[in-house]
Amino acid sequence: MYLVSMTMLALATASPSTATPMQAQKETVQGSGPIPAVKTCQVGFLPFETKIAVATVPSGKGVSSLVANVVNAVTGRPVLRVEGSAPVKDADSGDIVSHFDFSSLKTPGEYKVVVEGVGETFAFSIGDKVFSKAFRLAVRSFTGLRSGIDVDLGPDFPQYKFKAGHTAIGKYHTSSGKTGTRDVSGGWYDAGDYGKYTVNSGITTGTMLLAFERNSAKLKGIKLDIPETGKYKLPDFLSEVKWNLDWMLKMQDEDGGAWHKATTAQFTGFVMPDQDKADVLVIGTGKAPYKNTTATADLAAVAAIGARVFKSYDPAYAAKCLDASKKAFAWCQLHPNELYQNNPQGIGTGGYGDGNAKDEFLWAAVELYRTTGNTAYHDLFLKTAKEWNDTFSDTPAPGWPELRPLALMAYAQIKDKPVDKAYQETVKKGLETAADAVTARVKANGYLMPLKSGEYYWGSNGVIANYALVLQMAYSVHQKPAYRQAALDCLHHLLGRNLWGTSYVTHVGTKWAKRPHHRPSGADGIDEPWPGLLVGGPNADGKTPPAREWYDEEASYRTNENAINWNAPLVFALAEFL
Ligand code: 9MR
Ligand code: 9MR
Repeated sequence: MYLVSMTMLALATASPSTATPMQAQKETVQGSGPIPAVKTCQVGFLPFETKIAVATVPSGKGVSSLVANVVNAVTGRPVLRVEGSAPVKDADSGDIVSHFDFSSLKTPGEYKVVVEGVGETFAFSIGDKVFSKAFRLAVRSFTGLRSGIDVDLGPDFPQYKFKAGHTAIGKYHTSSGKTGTRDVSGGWYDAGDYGKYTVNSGITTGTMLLAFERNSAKLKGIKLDIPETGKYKLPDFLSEVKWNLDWMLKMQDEDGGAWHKATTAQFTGFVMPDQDKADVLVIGTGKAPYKNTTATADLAAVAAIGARVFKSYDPAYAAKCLDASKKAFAWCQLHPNELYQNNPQGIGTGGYGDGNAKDEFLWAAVELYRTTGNTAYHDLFLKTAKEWNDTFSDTPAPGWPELRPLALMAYAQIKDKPVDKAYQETVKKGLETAADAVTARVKANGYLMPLKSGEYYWGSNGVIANYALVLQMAYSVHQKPAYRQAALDCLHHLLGRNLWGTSYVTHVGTKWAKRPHHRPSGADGIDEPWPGLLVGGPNADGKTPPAREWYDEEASYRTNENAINWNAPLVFALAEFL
């Protein structure tokens, strides 16, 4: 009964008559096949944490009396019996849900939660190392997006490989202000498409470097089986990140400014990278100075973090990063408001247009201060930061056009350099207020996640992952255990405790997204997609209930593409809990 009515709802809300032009793609079936009635994280739980399974309660059932057994997944033997919470409606999905809290179970093992008369979860683990595999796959998804080098995800996924793509020398597009060729090879493809965008690379690479900086003791020894493994003095994780940072440095012109992107003129079809023979173009704003402030300030911030992170492993590279960062920052001071808002004529790849470069500048200033201790950067940070009158808005998740949260959190964490004490206190307090609000939303949500109803936009899963990052940074500053738990709940949501009972990360969990809008997955002739990709997730586009607007279909790029800026905060969140 219940399933039938949900199907009808699915058909109704997916009706093409309500589609906007951005939804012209074919989208037929919401979610990813049959929805299990009882959902939880398909990876597992750390022993100490709060463990909850969510049952979708059949409508009309006598619902006050639901009972679950947690059973040993191997023997089927019950180990714990728990009662469900009073069913409530989860507004964003429309589901009636009941929670089963089995936190008292701390013994490592494999379990399932069986709700009498309703259904059961997939098997999951309790243990200290539950996130290791998800972490490995999520990091190696970047390896699988490398441009300009043969890619092979062996030994664990040997069938996933391709020949080096986009190896021909790049060409200056007229919008770049130059003519001739430029080497812009390498780097990571942005997403399911083969473009490389400086702005989106910025937040992505910065997030990856920050993940390493915070967790270097754990990450430095992790072997990733990438081309550099065993060959260089760098930890594998940093070799992977350097692959893209090297590309970002190639996007910097002699005057210090960075071009916006290196892509073909239009998106290619679903072919493997080496089959896309169109020219890679260096694309700028189309008017002097041709480079733009958001791209350049992002480069300045990332290279400043890189200068710190690489210092003890490769001082020469760290110095190169610092030099690039300073030059980029100086360019931004000369050109504070050069905006890339629309693609130049003839260019149809991703826009990453942004009408405000202040937040990128703020991020660059604070990271350069953290790296150098130079008070000029500190003064510029303070002056710029104080142009906003609140410290954090109540939506503190960073995103590619919104770097202010990362900048402010960077400032909140400075301990080894002089700070404006009063302002740092204000920022810390703002972070606390924001993290309290996010934590409260996670607790109140039927599927224990942080989004507001208005935040189900393109890449909402990336927003969830970025909320986890915010909670973890807030935990470092305020040590409230509830922040850690809420960050874990964000992960559990992405890994299966959601309305679909589906992991949004390919090959992680038992039932995971199968049809990402990812060109190699679509073109390689293998049925299953490439591993470790976090798909964009629900994108309501005005429809209600908003959480239901997810389609596990290749055509649905607006809900089911992968992207490096969503995978990076996933890596960050997982790294903390390794
Ligand atoms: O495939 C493209 C995807 O990678 C982008 O994220 C998306 C939005 O910019 O655009 C996709 O390309 C579509 C294009 O915008 C419109 N025609 C259909 C294309 C999908 O095959
Ligand atoms: O993540 C981007 C999202 O915020 C935008 O709304 C959307 C449409 O412009 O584009 C998304 O980024 C895509 C980029 O333009 C091209 N590569 C794939 C990205 C993820 O879909």
